[in-house]
Amino acid sequence: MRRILGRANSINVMKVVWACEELGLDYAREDLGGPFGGLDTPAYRAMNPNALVPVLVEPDGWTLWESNAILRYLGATYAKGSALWPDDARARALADQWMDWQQTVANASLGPAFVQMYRTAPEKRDEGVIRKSIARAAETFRVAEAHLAEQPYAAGDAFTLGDIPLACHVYRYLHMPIERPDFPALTAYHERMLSRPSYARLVAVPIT
Ligand SMILES: N[C@@H](CCC(=O)N[C@@H](CS)C(=O)NCC(=O)O)C(=O)O
Repeated sequence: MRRILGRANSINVMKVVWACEELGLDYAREDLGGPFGGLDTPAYRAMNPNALVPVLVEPDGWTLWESNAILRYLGATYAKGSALWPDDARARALADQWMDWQQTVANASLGPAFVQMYRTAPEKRDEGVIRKSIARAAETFRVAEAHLAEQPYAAGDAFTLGDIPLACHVYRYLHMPIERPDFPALTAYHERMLSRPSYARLVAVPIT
């Protein structure tokens, strides 16, 4: 059985679980990381020397870390040439572009506020870090807003694996209790995603 190692409330674990479901792949997810621990062991570090989740363990024992690399591997292996992971170089490049944007630009802007608000004890929170992060996120998510005002999905007219990281982060941005500009295209994108059962069940849940 394919294994996905990582706690369900990790955005990077959510991506892999959601991708497996879109691809119709069987998996068993195991709680690791956060309160579950288990990352700082020789056995886990042998699978992921960064001691982070997720790790994908294929049925033959082959392992891979880095959530977006896992999505690319799953697409190339189980959905090659399909609408989910198109062969067309430009459609694929757009899916890749938004995956990389999520991991770098979006995460760099919103990540500090998320860590302060959800992973830091109240007495240790730095309001300045939170304010700066929220202001930066408003600028970066404006880029996604403009893109999604022009087309319904990351790579154009069809849902691809490139939407998975993007939609996970858009959900977080729209649902954290923070002030943000009115972003109607991002809101419509979230509503479009709600028609996908895995997004509704795995991603569109209270943020913890
Ligand atoms: N770039 C990595 C980031 C992985 C990462 O930062 N994972 C976090 C959870 S989202 C983690 O393992 N945190 C430590 C923990 O859960 O104990 C990826 O996309 O897989």
